[in-house]
Amino acid sequence: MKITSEHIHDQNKQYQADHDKQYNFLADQLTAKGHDTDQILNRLSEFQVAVPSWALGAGGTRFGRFSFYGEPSSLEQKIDDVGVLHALTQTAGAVSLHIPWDIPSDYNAIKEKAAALDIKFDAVNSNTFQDQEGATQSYKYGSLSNTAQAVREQAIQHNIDVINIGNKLGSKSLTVWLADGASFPGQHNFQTALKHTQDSLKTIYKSLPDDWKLLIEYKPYEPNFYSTVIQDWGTSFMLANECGEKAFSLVDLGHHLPNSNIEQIVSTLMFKGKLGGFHFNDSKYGDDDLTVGSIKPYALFLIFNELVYGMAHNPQNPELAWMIDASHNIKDPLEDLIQSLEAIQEAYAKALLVDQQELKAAQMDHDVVKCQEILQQAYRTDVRPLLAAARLKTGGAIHPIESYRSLAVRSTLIKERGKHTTATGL
Ligand SMILES: [Mn+2]
Repeated sequence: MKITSEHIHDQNKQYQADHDKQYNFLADQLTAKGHDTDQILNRLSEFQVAVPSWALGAGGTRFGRFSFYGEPSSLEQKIDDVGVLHALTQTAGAVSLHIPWDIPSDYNAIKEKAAALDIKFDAVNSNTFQDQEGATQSYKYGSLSNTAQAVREQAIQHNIDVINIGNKLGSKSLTVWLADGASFPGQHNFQTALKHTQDSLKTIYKSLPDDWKLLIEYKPYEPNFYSTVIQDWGTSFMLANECGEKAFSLVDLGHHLPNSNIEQIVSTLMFKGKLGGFHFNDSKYGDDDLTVGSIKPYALFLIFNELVYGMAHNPQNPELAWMIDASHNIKDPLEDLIQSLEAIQEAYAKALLVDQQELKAAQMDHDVVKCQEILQQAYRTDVRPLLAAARLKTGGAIHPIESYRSLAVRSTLIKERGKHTTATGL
């Protein structure tokens, strides 16, 4: 299914008058406080988030998986689904592919399809956490860290293959997330596992084109439950430094132990010019991969506050690769992604409203109460009319979820694809 500008125009008619009223009210308030609303709208329009190819179908748990029907069963259909998201939200202008799930059979056709929908290819992801059909070596006991050289070599070669596939599509970064670790004390020699991982990453790095980035993701536990080789931002940062100037850390919001101060991690990495990418999701307990902003929206705002500060003050840090990394077990994946995209834009818009100069002055005065007031003043502003206005500017929907439903996207997809299609992925 393709959503046309006529579809959206028709949908928006019913909401336009209300939207204008709400937007004008908010814009007047913001202008009175000295904000440049046009500039905020531009920043929101420019902020594009990559949709992960693996989140377009229903996810699963260790205990079961329930299809949402009409799921995309080919890369072409996945791109179509991102096209639906982008047409409605105007903020999903990129897709992040996972190899080997998404190897194109016809590169030119895929590139043309994506270009027609205004979608770029963001970071490509390698997969050494599952054994692939026909592979000679198994990743059961690790990949880049494995004690067996043949396994490490196979995993290194896979990452190089992924770079080559991404290169043909116009991607500019490789994300490496390793499941490598130990489930029991004594299983690993920590130093040997880390050394092997470091050497393997350095070998992969040698195959990285000059204008590419290597994004190194970390995670404290799962699927291994005693130790993970790249367990935290410090390990990722150290490995990125060992690799070189094109290697960076990638922060996945779900990859921290409970109550970690993620905004401080973000800030530290940007200060050192080493934050390369971001995976959005939300969680209550662990790597729950829930809808962005559904559990801890204030924490997301605080993270964005550091990102906005870093983007303005840390020229040493590159432009970030923004991606969603979530899993949808009981919601329509496309509706869930629309909610996530909206939550990201909301947190970003609120962070843009933080008066950084006033905050700095309050910090210098040690006026702790005022510091909190400044942050919460921004956080409590209902920025949704700004988001809608930013979408409207480029032809998006005033109310993406409502329009998705009244355009009957899911039932059309089921008609087109059948009920029992399954997306490749997690
Ligand atoms: Mn991730």
